[in-house]
Amino acid sequence: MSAHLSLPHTFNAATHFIDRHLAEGRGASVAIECGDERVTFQDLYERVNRAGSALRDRHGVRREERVTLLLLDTPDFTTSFFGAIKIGAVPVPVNTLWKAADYQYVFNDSRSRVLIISKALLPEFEKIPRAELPYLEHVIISGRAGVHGGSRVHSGSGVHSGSEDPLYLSDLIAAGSPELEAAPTNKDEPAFWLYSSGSTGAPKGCVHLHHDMVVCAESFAKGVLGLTEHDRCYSVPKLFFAYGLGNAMYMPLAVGATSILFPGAPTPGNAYAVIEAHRPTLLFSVPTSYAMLLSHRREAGPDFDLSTVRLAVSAGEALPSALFTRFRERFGIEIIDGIGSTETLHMFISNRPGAIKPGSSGVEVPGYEARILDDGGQPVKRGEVGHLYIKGDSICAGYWNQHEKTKETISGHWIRTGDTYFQDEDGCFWHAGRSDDMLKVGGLWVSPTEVEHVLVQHAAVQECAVVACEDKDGLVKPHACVVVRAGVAATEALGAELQAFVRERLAEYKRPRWVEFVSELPKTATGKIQRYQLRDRLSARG
Ligand code: 3UK
Repeated sequence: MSAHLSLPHTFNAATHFIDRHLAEGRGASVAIECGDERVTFQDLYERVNRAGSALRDRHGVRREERVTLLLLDTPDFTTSFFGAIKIGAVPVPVNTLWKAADYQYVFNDSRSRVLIISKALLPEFEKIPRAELPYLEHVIISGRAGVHGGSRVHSGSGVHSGSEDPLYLSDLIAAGSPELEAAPTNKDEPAFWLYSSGSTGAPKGCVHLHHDMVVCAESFAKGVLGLTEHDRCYSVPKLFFAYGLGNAMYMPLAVGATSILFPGAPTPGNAYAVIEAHRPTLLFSVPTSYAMLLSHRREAGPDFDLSTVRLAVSAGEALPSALFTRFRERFGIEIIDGIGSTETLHMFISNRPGAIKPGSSGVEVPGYEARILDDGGQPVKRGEVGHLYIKGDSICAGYWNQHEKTKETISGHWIRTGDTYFQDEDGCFWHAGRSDDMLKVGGLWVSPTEVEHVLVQHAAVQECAVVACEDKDGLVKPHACVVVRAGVAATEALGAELQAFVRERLAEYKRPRWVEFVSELPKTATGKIQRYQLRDRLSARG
């Protein structure tokens, strides 16, 4: 299936995902629920038009220009994303758990002139010295002054130089024109970017095209989940993540379903409260979060009510079969595990409702082909482990300004996922680990070298290695092996201090959950740390 091939040459994704609902008579249905707020398809259409015209007419945003979105999950995310797309601009959602240095990199790499940011994220953003952001001109704030507990933005701090008053997205939307014609973009033109992290070097901007979201909605949302307009989608992983973006934004929008958005922290207590209040039919999450839901119980009274959920979906890292079983036993709900990536936008291999093989990733999603190749590029025998390559129409055009990395990853129709896999006698695919040192922690990337570089900045650390270690649920978390400098006492207190040291400098999920002091690290003849040896040693210990 080549879903996009049936799309006209001139195609704007906003027309398909937003405007179409009015023509189909869905204007009064609810597109988004967020707390007490209900946004109908008619409201969403108008907001998108207003945001798009204000960006274009008031801020001079032109076609192909990137607009960075540093937004929590609220209707403003959907509005900003499709407002930008409708005028032919290119929204770039960014991980809201990152730190100032990460933001600085992506704002400059994408050369964004306009940033739309949630009020609660301003303090982290304002740590970036203004002089370090040569491209940024306008900062538009989502969330009213005084709302969400934030303070007013200080004039003169961060980017708000001189007497310029802070700009609010709500004012822009109120002042923008409710009429907006979609820019006549090409179906193969860049529509949005998503950043993907690698084991070395800075994050890479994956350039996605106008047809990509349509392909994923057709293949996975309709083809695997059987999503209809009667569904209500709730994704614990946030919209900045390629997985969340599909789950709770463009997949429900593809069929006229309702998306349930929640801007707060994805704690089990919050997730259960959202489920009970908004009654989703589809629940999307990551294994770490399913494990947290399973560990959480109500203090008294009946168990949490998940009776509206017809199906749960897991991705981001492999779902251990024990979690699948425990979740089904407790709630009577099956979790289908599937694998996707930022580069392919959404799932390419997945289990099927009613035909699940727990522990496996399932089989190809309609529209995608998979190959498992050996180091020499030849297909492996059935049952043998090799490198997974995927073909499908939602693969990004390439990495922005990283031609070598693009060529290393994408070749013709095929993309190298960086995962090793084997296929069993039934054709099911089983994840066998990464071919690089990258860790998936709670579904998010952690580069061991990035954490090591922070640890060695601490005065007590001689050298260190960060490797994957499984917790009690069989889920990977970072483990640091540290060699201390001569004369330094390797105490428990030092371990805690090193964890705090990392937490101050990197996103919280990157913090080593364990610090182990060792006398030396295994190295190759050329002095390169052999992380796999440490990893094997840890898993042998169990
Ligand atoms: C790993 C999995 C085993 C794997 C994603 C669904 O995770 C997503 O995108 P990312 O770019 O990471 C991709 C990498 O994560 N992975 C993801 N799912 C699984 N490993 N089993 C799984 N079920 O290493 C993959 O290459 O952050 C997931 C939909 C869209 C996505 N972007």
